[in-house]
Amino acid sequence: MAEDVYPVPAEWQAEAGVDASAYEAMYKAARSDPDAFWLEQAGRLHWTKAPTKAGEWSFDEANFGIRWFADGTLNVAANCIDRHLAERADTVAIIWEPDAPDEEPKRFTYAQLHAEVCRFANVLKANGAKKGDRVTIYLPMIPEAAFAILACARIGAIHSVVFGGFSPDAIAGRIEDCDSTLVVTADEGRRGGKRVPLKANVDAAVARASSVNRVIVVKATGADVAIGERDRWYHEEAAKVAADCPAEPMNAEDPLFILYTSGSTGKPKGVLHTSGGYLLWAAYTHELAFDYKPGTVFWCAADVGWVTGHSYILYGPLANGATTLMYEGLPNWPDASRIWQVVDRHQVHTLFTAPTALRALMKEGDAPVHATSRASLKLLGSVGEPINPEAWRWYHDVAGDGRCPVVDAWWQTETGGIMIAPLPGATALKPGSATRPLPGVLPQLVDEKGEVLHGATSGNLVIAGSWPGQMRTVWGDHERFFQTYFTTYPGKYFTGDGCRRDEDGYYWITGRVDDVINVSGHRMGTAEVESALVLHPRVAEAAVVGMPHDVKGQGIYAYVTLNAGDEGSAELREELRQHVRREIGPIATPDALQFAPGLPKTRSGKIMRRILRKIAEGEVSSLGDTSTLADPAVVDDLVANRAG
Ligand code: 6R9
Repeated sequence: MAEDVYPVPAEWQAEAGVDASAYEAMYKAARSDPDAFWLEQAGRLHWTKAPTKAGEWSFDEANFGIRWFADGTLNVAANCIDRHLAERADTVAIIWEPDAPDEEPKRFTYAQLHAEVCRFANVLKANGAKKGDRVTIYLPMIPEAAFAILACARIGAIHSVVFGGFSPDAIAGRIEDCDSTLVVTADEGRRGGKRVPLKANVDAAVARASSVNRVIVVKATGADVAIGERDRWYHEEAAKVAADCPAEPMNAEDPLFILYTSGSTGKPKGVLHTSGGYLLWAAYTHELAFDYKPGTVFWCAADVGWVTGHSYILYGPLANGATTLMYEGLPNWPDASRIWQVVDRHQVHTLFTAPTALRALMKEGDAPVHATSRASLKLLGSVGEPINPEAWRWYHDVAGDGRCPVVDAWWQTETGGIMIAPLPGATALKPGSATRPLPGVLPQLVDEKGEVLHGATSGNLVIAGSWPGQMRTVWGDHERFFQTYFTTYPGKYFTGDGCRRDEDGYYWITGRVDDVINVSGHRMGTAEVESALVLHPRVAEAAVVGMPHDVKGQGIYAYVTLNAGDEGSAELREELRQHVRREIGPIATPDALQFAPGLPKTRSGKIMRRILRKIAEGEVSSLGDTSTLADPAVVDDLVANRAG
């Protein structure tokens, strides 16, 4: 079958910031003289002291460490706001679109953003936060989330944003891990017409996490919430402080933020990003991958609670002086036209969203799309999970009327920003492929033994050298950082993803090869869901795997062994699903739950997840070799009683 290739459209070619030959030249330059390349790229930022050094790193155990621009100083918030004031004070920095379509949007110019962020910074300071302190932010998608994040950057406090969908226990764990002293939250959040009791969740979390001595509460919905001794209303504090606050000079390697993400083992890891390298990566990739040009409206439809929101709602666009759109609600609420109505209302040029949202919209047919104009739309982006070619084509043909390139951007919380993606003015597209690495990114495919594979082949995706946006450590556990990412294939960063490379050198990410499930583009560790399940008094053991899901990409399939003699029931099955939801949050709710009298284990007691995955996928005829199991009969029972 002839391969489906979409060439660079003529108008993109004509106006490309980076065309095909410029891409090749940049790629070569970054590889042959990385120091010169990156010191020149560093000129994208405003430094209070310009760096003279670029990358100083080693992935080897003996002298392991990663630093970029280590003798430079800058302030991230000043880069995102102050330096634009001379030329763009009256340019809109943030457009905020509320949850309900009949409410008025808000707009903040760079000058207004400056005042809001300074005020928030002064409130943080007045409440005890200082450089290096950790501030946990648990806010809905309201402008104050942007103000709070940038305010931390302004005073040098390290923000740790916790997604508004996480439970009190999950918040408490994230507060305790980094010893946050201050939490910023709101009375309630709103999404798709529903309310989320944020303040009540924080109260429950803080009852356990004793490091917190202050909770700042933003009045978002006006709900009646308990205000205790530790709590302060944001608006009352803001009225007492000035609208100007000096930006703290920071070393390039001073921490900017911690963001917790799930891995294949243990508790979520606190991924640490630092100031100079991260911001440069966010700015560089935002400009390159989206061929960003001033005067266009950029909409990343993620939540600021995830890395995509950090890098492409806030840091990347604002560092580039862009107009960024922040949307409080859901793409398909109140109906499946909403996302396109927002595009029309704010004349969005670039839309960056996730395959799971596209699949949900696609199910509603083309009419809700055709009911809108979308004439402003010039570029589409996809992120978070592999995009199936069917969803890609729908996005391109229907949503984009066949004229907007699709930027399928592969990257991770750990990478800080986009790593593999087409450049719209340079790269021909293939549906389902993230195409080629950005200049400065050195992907390789390796086999199980770590041998580097060449040409068209499949393997595990590693990155052979550092890049400025790379995470620097796991908060509080540098050894875990090294062990997790640099020991599987010594001397290389292991992504955890499997990948195919075709004859044109295009990369096709096939999904995680570790015990991480990608649910609607969100990472869930199987170990986390298992730990939550075994907390239930009737559960003896649990094993969790991913299963195919037509909207979420992957769903969660849980095998649960109850205490001896307990037969289980439909009620218990539902109770356990709700139990996980309470322990972690709605995104962790198992989609299928099967009671399993026994789990397939090796004689040394290791659960054979390969078999459990096959059963969850419904591929019961290809279970492979089960002869090494301690008790092969358990497999027959599992197959006979498959859930769903
Ligand atoms: C940005 C983000 C990272 C994992 C990653 C991979 C998957 C992300 C993808 C993609 C295929 C893409 N992933 N983008 N897979 N194509 N364009 O999502 O970060 O939440 O840390 O997830 O998501 O499996 O390893 P994060």
